Amino acid sequence: MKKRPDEEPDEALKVTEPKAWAAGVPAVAHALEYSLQQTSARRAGETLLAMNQVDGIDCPGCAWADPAPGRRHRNEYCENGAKHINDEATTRRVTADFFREHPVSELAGRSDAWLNQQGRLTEPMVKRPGSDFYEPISWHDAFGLMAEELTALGSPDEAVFYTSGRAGNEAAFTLQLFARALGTNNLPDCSNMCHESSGYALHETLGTGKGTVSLHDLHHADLIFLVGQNPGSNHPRQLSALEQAKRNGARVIAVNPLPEAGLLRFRNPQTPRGVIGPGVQIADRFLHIRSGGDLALFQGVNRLLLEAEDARPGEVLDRDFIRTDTAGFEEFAAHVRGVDWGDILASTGLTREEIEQTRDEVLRSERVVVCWAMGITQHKHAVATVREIVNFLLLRGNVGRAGAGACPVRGHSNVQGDRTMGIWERMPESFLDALRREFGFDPPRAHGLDSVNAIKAMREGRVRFFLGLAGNFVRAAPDSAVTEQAVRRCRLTAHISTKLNRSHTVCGESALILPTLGRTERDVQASGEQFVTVENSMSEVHTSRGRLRPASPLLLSEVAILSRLARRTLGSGSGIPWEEFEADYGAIRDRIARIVPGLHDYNRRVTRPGGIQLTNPVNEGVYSNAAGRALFTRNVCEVLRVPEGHLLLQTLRSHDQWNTVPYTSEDRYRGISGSRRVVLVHPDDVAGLGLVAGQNVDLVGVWTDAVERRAEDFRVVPYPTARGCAAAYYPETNVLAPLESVAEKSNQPTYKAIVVRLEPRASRPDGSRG
Ligand SMILES: Nc1nc2c(c(=O)[nH]1)N[C@H]1C(S)=C(S)[C@@H](COP(=O)(O)OP(=O)(O)OC[C@H]3O[C@@H](n4cnc5c(=O)[nH]c(N)nc54)[C@H](O)[C@@H]3O)O[C@H]1N2
Ligand SMILES: Nc1nc2c(c(=O)[nH]1)N[C@H]1C(S)=C(S)[C@@H](COP(=O)(O)OP(=O)(O)OC[C@H]3O[C@@H](n4cnc5c(=O)[nH]c(N)nc54)[C@H](O)[C@@H]3O)O[C@H]1N2
Ligand SMILES: [Mo]
Repeated sequence: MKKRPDEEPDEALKVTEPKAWAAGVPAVAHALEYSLQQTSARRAGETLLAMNQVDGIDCPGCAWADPAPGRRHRNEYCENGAKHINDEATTRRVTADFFREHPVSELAGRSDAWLNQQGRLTEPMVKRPGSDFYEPISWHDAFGLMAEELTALGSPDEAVFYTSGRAGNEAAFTLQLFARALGTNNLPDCSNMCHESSGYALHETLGTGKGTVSLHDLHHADLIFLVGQNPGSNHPRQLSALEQAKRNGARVIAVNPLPEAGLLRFRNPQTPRGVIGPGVQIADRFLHIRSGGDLALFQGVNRLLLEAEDARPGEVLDRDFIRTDTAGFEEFAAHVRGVDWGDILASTGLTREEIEQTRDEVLRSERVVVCWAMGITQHKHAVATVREIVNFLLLRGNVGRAGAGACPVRGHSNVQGDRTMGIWERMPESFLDALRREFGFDPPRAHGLDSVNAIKAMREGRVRFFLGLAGNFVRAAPDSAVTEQAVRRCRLTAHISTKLNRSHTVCGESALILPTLGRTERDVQASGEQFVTVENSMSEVHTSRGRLRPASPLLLSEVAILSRLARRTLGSGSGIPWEEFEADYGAIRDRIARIVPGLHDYNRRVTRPGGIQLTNPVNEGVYSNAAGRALFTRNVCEVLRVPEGHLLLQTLRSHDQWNTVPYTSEDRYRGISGSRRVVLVHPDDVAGLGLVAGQNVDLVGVWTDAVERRAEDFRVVPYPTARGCAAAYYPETNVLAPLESVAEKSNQPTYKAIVVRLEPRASRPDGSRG
């Protein structure tokens, strides 16, 4: 039988009870186990001790902020950061011999985990038209090939430049400068699939795309909402901040269709108490919400707050703040007073009492923070939901003051920085004007393609050239079959990568692998050793300096690759000193300093311990939107109804994966091991659908088009998820997410709300499953 591309090694599925707490000793042991499979004890030690230290390596694992210098733990990393960094520091290598042995068609049949496990890419490779093999190519010829394709385009808009949030600020700035000097704003990024909905709603309502809280705010909040995020696996260092907040008396309300271990209890492995004690209870209340019910929840709470104000005028709402800082209150209030309780309860799956208790928690709290991630942003009503969260914060003036605010928890370690550097298909005019002043060319003004629209354009043959700066576009994108077909229509696809992934195997007519230095590695250029800079979830910009010897002498840094490509394509007459940029990243930062507000004197300030804290204008009472005020908005609550016999499927991360790259098939906290092809279903739904635990089923997507989307052969695992809501891992299920199913306004794929039916797989006559 032909192998599925994402088939896992044949281990038996084992299911145990989900865990009720996260981290502690097993987490540390687990991190070391994976790290030592990848690299030597000495290298693992070297990377881990430098992680998140002043002048050390910024952990590529997530975007959570580091404590202030002096308050950092000697081991300022988490289990998953450790796995992630040693996955990069691995001593395994992919060489030219490897590609001689494995044709591209064979590699396209390998699992994501297998591809990643082959190790670090070591030299530039090319796949020529008609060939089924990658072969070595010199850097000189690789740049020549790309420059030739780019100059032959009918229009610069036939090129697409994708960025994943791993890229540092200097590389991101260089890439967007090149794209715009070439003449296109086609700069899609992983953020289009990640926090685009947050950015859209926050820009509109508060005039900023970024979160408004610092670690200090979180430590001093009275009440923290954790909505649609799984910090135990995806932002483990957030648990330390929550532990601290709880010590200071904070209460926590977790809102999730899954009772994730990290939401319940945390045993901090950095403290003796956490290692041997029972740990800290994280959530004081757990709202077991239905997928997509968060808009209704916040509307319900907002309505109850308005009614509380009616009963005790002047005591509930922050009337002064509403008068001086906001607009649209009356229209919003009239609308929310009219929302139907039946809809709220149907949408959330919660009881009226639970929502009233939530209101009471809010009324007892002076300072409230709302944290959220993909459980909010990857829904049809994601923008409306974030807008409603903003309404909620504004009602009691929980914006722009200490201990309170909005905290969209970012994913990739520098996804926020990349946006600050201009990676966005629709950067504001002020940024483009600044580029023109600085470099003397007029950047294109028409908006470019985002991730979803880039795929549509490829499908229609309107894109000929694709360059990926980090990431795994083919696998991260929705509708795998559609995306793969679209990408194959490009004339040339090129990827600046550290590790092998599916985007190298599903490629254009010609394809290039451009191997690059990772963040752990020493980066030496003509002017000496370089560092890069990154910005975390809390707008702190700081340095990251690699320590290890590069995986191969043939690697170039991301900045070197982009500068040379730009020089080769645009020639030296472009007036941009690409060569100087490559020789000294400080020269890039000098330019950034003159373009990006808040980064003046960048080179000097960023090297101070702790780096630069960019101020969010909201915290100074400045709203940079059209109204010049914080906006209350009216949002229509639509109950997501799923046809009889169907489930609403969310696609999410296991504990042992980093985005498109599964490390192992373990999901320790959820009690699942041995296979990733599982679908978690409420026990009553399992019974109601006539299924049994462990049964093999296909997941069949149902969408308004007639296309059948099928993910084959999953095992049913009864699990305490909300009724009607199933869960399965990404990226194996991306095949089910229709390209056209996007969040309103932000165009973000709705990865957390896919309507599916579970189709039992017929047994074969020989007893095996078909
Ligand atoms: N170890 C590790 N760390 C990572 C990553 C990784 O893959 N591995 N990825 C990084 C990236 S890029 C990102 S964006 C973040 C992602 O961080 P998360 O957003 O935590 O990631 P997901 O696994 O997508 O989990 C979504 C959570 O939302 C819940 N959820 C789903 N639908 C709903 C809903 O409708 N309402 C509510 N209230 N909750 C819902 C799910 O049950 C789950 O707990 O993590 C970053 N950090
Ligand atoms: N179904 C579903 N799909 C999703 C999501 C979901 O929740 N469900 N989440 C979405 C989200 S939030 C995101 S952010 C995207 C992630 O999408 P991407 O960011 O595109 O994907 P990653 O898996 O992070 O990319 C991994 C690859 O990055 C390369 N890489 C790693 N480090 C470096 C480096 O330092 N430099 C360079 N040049 N390359 C490097 C390696 O080659 C590795 O194979 O996926 C999205 N897709
Ligand atoms: Mo993300």
